[in-house]
Amino acid sequence: MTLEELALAVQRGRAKDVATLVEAGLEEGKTAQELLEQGLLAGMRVIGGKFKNNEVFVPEVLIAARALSKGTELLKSRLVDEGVVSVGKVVIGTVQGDLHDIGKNLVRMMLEGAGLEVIDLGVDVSPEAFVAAVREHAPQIVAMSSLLTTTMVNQRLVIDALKEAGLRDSVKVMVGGAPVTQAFCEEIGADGYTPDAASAADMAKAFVLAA
Ligand code: B12
Repeated sequence: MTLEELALAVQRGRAKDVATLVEAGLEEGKTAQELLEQGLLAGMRVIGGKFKNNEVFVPEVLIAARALSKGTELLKSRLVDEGVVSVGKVVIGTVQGDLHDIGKNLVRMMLEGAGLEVIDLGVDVSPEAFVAAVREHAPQIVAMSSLLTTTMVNQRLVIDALKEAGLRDSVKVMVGGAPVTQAFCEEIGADGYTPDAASAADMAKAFVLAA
């Protein structure tokens, strides 16, 4: 197998081919890190770039991301053995009262594609649950998604809860979702907003590198 073939299988969203190629690569003596970075993540970077330029759309990204997860699942234990540490950790969730998760999942996948470890709290996540996750996982970033004008205000409540718990300064807070704007981000005292998943990953990487 070649790493280019693996990257291409991710771009095409061929989960079964990804699994076969990852297994073949390991058998041929390639390291998990090589397979991850030059195969799986290289493929996802291409998709991320195309998504940013409107050359591919949500379904293609989701299918590619599923293929990517198939590969990372197979590599997980080896990556731990090889001591490949993730460059950073992000706690992500859709805020309380909100069940929309398509955008949040895309952001999660792009973050994973950028090599970040992501703890996904799911949807309808209370401020207390965000705080508990920050205590437990000590991430560099908390990322919140909201799709409703009635729930975007809950992003502020999460920031308030982090402040109350004395954890606000330990994390960068990123906000997003269709109704969220840069002005809203500033108003609630978050650290960063981006309108799409690919630039969210770029911003997260920049935050982690600056940490
Ligand atoms: C799919 C959908 C649903 C699905 C959700 C399924 C799911 N698993 O997510 C279902 C059917 C469950 C649903 C339910 C409801 N929905 Co709805 N839904 C939508 C719809 C059609 C698409 C949303 C979507 O997934 N977009 C695609 C994703 C990729 O875009 P995105 O989420 O914005 O994410 C991108 C960026 O915003 C960014 N991003 C997202 N999160 C984050 C986070 C960070 C940190 C960063 C940096 C970036 C970022 O990156 C993403 C990728 O580029 C929209 C309409 C629309 N066209 O937007 C309505 C919409 C959001 N829904 C709406 C409403 C009203 C509802 C309901 C209240 C309907 C009802 N009366 O029951 C319920 C509420 C349920 C609840 N409590 O949450 C309204 C909201 C209106 C408003 N202004 O508040 C919309 C706008 C429809 C409309 N025009 O009226 N909905």
